[in-house]
Amino acid sequence: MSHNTFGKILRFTSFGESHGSTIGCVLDGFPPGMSITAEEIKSQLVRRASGQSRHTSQRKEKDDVQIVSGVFEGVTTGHPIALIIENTDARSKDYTNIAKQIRPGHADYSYWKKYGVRDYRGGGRSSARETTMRVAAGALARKWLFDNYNITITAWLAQLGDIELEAGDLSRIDESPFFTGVIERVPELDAYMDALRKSGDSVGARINAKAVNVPAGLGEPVYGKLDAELALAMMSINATKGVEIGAGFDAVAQNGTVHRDEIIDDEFTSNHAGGILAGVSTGQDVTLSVAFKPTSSLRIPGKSIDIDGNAIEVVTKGRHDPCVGIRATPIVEAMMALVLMDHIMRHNAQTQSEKIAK
Ligand code: EPS
Repeated sequence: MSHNTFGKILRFTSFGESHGSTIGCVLDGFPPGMSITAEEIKSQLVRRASGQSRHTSQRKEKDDVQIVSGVFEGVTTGHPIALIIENTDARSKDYTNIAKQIRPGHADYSYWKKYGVRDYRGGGRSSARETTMRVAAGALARKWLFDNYNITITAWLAQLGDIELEAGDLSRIDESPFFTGVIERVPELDAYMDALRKSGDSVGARINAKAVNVPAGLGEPVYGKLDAELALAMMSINATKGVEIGAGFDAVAQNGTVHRDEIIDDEFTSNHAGGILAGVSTGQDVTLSVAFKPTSSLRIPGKSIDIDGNAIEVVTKGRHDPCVGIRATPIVEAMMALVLMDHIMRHNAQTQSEKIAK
């Protein structure tokens, strides 16, 4: 089995490979009546795109999204919204040398074991190229959440390698390629990434995120808890190795008197729960944190095997991000938006919050 769909009422399906002709998605269940343009979707896509700074892969895709269905005269119709983007800057010859080689730390190994066939060009379906469509669909979900519930979602770089960063001024995260609100530290991050790129090595990152104005009551105990589905969504992003909700693993060393978020006059005095208690939102900000591993495609030789089991040293050429985690920031936001919107629709369906007119 493969599994390229998520969501219960708002269902997202993506298709396409990194070096195929086209990538795309179908977003089914989206409510009718919301205005949306390709330009609005693109304004989110450019935030994720490679080739925007010297710190990312230099593959330059235009990411000109086409709305193929589900939108008529600029308004969603309630029918499946299909979006496609043509791949125009794939350079498959970069992969000829490693067509039979397994990159250590890469999907190459596990996909080969599972499927026994491989699209080695740019990692095929395992490529971060697929996440483009999540951001495209997320652009619609973000707009709907804001228009209907005033919900905003922001993610930011909280750690790059061993450099920890405070949140800073989150209104400024789009001013640098780092998605940081601490603009004065951008030169330090530039220097770090320049040295890393020269060394040929890669590094991990931590992305924090929060959703503001999330209503209380979202989440479906016990197997559809909001935190469980957010964690699933985050773990589905390429290179994710860990997800924390609220205090996350810090909760291990906290006492109950510290961790519990006391309530005074119907106001929480802290938010260690990350806005979710027992899998259901509390009305506080929903907060989470995601750990991304270092990129596995490296030009520094690494010991491995080829698909026939022979010992080899792999060297990956091509255009790779020394830190994939940085560019994951808009993907985290998009996945959060899609999960929250699905949960609002599910909550409204079960509780009949918006009853059909007689
Ligand atoms: C990627 C490898 C690179 C990146 C790509 C993700 O692809 P290629 O080797 O074909 O240049 O450029 O990122 C994108 C194209 C994108 O849009 O994010 C990988 O192995 O995940």
